[in-house]
Amino acid sequence: MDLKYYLKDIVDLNVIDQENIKKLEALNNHYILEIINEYVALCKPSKVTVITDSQDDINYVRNKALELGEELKLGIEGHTVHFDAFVNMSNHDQARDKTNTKVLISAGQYKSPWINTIDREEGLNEILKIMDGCMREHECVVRFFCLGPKNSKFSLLALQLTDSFYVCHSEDLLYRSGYEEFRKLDGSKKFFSFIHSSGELTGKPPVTKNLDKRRVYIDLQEGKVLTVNNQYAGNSLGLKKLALRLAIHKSNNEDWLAEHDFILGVHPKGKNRVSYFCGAYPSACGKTSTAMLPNQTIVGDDIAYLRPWNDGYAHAVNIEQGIFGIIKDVNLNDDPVIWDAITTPRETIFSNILVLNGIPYWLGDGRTIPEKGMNFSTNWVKNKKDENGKEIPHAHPNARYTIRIEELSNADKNLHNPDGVPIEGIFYGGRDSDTMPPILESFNWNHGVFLGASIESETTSATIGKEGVRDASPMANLDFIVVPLGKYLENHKNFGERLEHPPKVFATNYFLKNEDGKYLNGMLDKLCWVLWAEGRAHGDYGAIETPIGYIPKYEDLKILFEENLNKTYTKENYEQQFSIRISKLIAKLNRIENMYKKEDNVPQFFWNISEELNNKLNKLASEKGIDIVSPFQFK
Ligand code: SPV
Ligand code: MN
Repeated sequence: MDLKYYLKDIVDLNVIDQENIKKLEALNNHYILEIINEYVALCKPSKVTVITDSQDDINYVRNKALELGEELKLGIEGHTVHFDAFVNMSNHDQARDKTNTKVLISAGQYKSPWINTIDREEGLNEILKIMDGCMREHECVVRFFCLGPKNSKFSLLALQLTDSFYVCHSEDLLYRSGYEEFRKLDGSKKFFSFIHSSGELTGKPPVTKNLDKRRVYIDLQEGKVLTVNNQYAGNSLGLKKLALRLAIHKSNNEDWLAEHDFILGVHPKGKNRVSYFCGAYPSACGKTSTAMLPNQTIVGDDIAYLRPWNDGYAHAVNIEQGIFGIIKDVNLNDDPVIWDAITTPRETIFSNILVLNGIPYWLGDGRTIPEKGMNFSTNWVKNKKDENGKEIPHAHPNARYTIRIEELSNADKNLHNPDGVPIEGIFYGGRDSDTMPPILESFNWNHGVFLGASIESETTSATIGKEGVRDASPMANLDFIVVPLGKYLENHKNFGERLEHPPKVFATNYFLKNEDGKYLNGMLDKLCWVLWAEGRAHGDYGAIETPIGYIPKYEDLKILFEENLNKTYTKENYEQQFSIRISKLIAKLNRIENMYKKEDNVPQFFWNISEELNNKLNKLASEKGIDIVSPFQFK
């Protein structure tokens, strides 16, 4: 059949020209055309533009974002700023909207107690009604991307329709273009699809008007996400957290993992080797700054796919090629690599920062805060309050920067390697002010899975809602786990057990505080924890066995701090940070057990480990007769 047949509705609507039809026909895949036809007919844009991998097409996107005002130029070459909608400090589009993000489920399907779900029919009826005409007077862009390196066993393909050129431009920085990869599909249906619309826009710069009608609905059955009335990347960009949810669903029935992980190349001084580590931390808990540690190399900072490889290791790829990083607290002292990257000329999108005279400012940038400027609340002046009398900061705490990794001086040479990189260790961390030590090595793989499964973290501004509330987040992935949690853990267990060289697993905690609420660690101390873990993976360091896992020896840390940070690490520092807080740890185990009791089919190994840890902690308490045991008390 003539392929054009599949586009008949939009050809009739007269919104696509011959040149663009040709680009679609060249893909030789009627599934793609059917989706485009269906959603263009529904969303009713005034024009459809197909973007291939060509530089001309990609430049078109970049220029359009400026022309439409979705991005504004800043002083430094290549720098632009984008703003997301803001009504007041608790009603805005500056973060992920968990309330209106829902998984569509049919009768009898798994209904997660942790993320929102909605009956499939009901959800589709609702969102399709909202999407009817949502792109009116907008141009709809059709994009093709590759999640992961090209020509790679890891990678998945993604079709994106959007009426936001900011979304498109961000995706050009963050993802690999995949028009040519789609051509290789040979007519197959093996791709995810994402349909996004900012919906009706208001103001200058133009932002989403109807935030009350913001919806992000995930259709696992079709491998498709519909998202409308938003611009913030975590809600709008198909390839970010929307694709992660679909990938977790897919991998759950196969033999690989889709994780909320950075991938870091660790280069210990004087050792002439590189070891790759993954790490999963909840949003805004130091993931990007760990991936960008000085003198190390970055493969990725947010999402990784891991597969068992024929060398006996797990290999991982970054499914992205850019960083959508939190800019708060990025300053010359604490994050020198990021600071350099975002203050020099290169294609960079800032979002929700303050602009004055073409210069971007953000929270914790180490500079004097201007008295006024333009920010996410449009014109900002010092002490500005929202309609509820709440102070509006000069930049949003979840303000971000978007850049390409390959332009950075610390980009790892394997960023685009289709075979990924072998993973020697995995870090799991959370924002925990009073319980876990800065670094802890698991007894074995299964205990490592347990450590990942029991991450707890205090909520941050990366999601809409109250901050500072302690929440569990298995593998820092809970917001995205659309499959039964028990099965997800079982898959992790099986994944490691199949490997000849399973990664060593470490729990990290950069956020431990003293009684006065002061952080016990400097921002760059994480470098020493990472280097210690790397050394452990190579047998360079001994360790101390505690009831909850292995901790470093004081002498090793002292040298690591001296050699890498030029810092004196005292015995007092060590004792404060690495003491075993028995009752706090037991309380944590209880909280975690209570959480998992809400799930069916949690694997037995999980309960066994929890019980074992509980017993060991109780034994320690009765042996020592104290609640906080110094690391010097263990042999
Ligand atoms: C996160 O919140 O984990 C992010 C940013 O990486 S978002 O795109 O909102 O997911
Ligand atoms: Mn993330």
